[in-house]
Amino acid sequence: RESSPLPEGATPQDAEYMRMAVELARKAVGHTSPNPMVGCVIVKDGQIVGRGFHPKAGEPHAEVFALREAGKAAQGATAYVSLEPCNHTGRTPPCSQALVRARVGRVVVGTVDPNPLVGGKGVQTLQKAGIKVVVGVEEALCQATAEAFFHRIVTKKPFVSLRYTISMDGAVLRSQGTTSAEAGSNYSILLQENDAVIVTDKCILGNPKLLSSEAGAKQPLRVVVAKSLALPLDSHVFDTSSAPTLVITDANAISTDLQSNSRQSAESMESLLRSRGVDVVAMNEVNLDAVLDLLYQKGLNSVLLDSTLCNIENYLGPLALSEQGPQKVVAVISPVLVGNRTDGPGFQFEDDNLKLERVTTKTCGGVVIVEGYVSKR
Ligand code: AOF
Ligand code: ZN
Repeated sequence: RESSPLPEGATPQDAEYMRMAVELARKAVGHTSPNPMVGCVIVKDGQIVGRGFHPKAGEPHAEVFALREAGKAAQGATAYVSLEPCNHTGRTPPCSQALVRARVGRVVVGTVDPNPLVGGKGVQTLQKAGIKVVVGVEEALCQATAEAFFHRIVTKKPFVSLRYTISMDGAVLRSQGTTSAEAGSNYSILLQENDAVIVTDKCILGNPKLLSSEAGAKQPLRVVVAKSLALPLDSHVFDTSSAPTLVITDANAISTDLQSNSRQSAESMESLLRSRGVDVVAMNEVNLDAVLDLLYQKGLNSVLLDSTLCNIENYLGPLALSEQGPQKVVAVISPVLVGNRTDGPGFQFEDDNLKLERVTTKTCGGVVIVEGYVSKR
């Protein structure tokens, strides 16, 4: 990754401490939603005297932990915070005031907080108290670290990554896509980073666990979009001891079931799922927007729309890529030839003015994975 240009009043040393703050922030990967990952480092006379990160919504912010560790040494020190210190009383009191009270001399901020409750006011409070503030050190890195939160705050929708597989002869694979085993660690990291993974009832016929194997990973909410509640109850995804599961189904599909004499079975399936700790939601119309709204309401920042093992469009409508559409794409290029066994055309681009930026490529257990962010050209 390229470093952002240094803003006025910042040194290369500042950028180095900011990268440390980001490293700390990332310790809470997967745990902070609906809040962002934030890290803080406090430096006095060239020595790190305090470190902190935001572990979880409801718990203290990064600055609080770093100030606690620093104690009196915070006086006159420089605080590096990957996100603008908050200025409001939410679940926790304002960090801007905590920094003022601790009498730090200078605050280096990675990026301003787009949360309307903060939005520059944290910086103002610090400046009014006579603290020197520099904003925008390692800005791109800090924004990327909080990207899902930023997207959530601005659009009121979770940040969506669309994952799919393409063959060597250029087909999007939907029913014979790459299993998670082949993409191994990459898939495991995606499951750790995302608050939810969305699949279909068809996908769970292959009995995936949809669990991250990263050490200490916060497991994603496993969302199964189902055409009916006729589901294999002994599937791994319905074992909720290691991760929560949500089944989303069509309210009309259920009532059709009810009318067609299988009333008992639809109801008993729902209660059997519930007795296993699975949440069941019936929607009037199942589509991507409605599913994302529900997940937003549940406080999720990010979701992985996993279209590698099923034709997710049959369930959620066309996944036309647009600027509003998936924010990130993860293409798994599989060394297979499908010939005319393809199942349908590729994803449609609604907007022909889109490009991919910040593209990365890696190989992973026999497949190539290309990731990029969708943006306006
Ligand atoms: C910070 N440092 O470590 C975090 C911040 O409900 P609260 O009190 O946890 O406030 C959540 C908001 O605070 C969140 O929406 C975001 O704007 C900011 N997060 N700010 O100074 C932190 N996690
Ligand atoms: Zn705060």
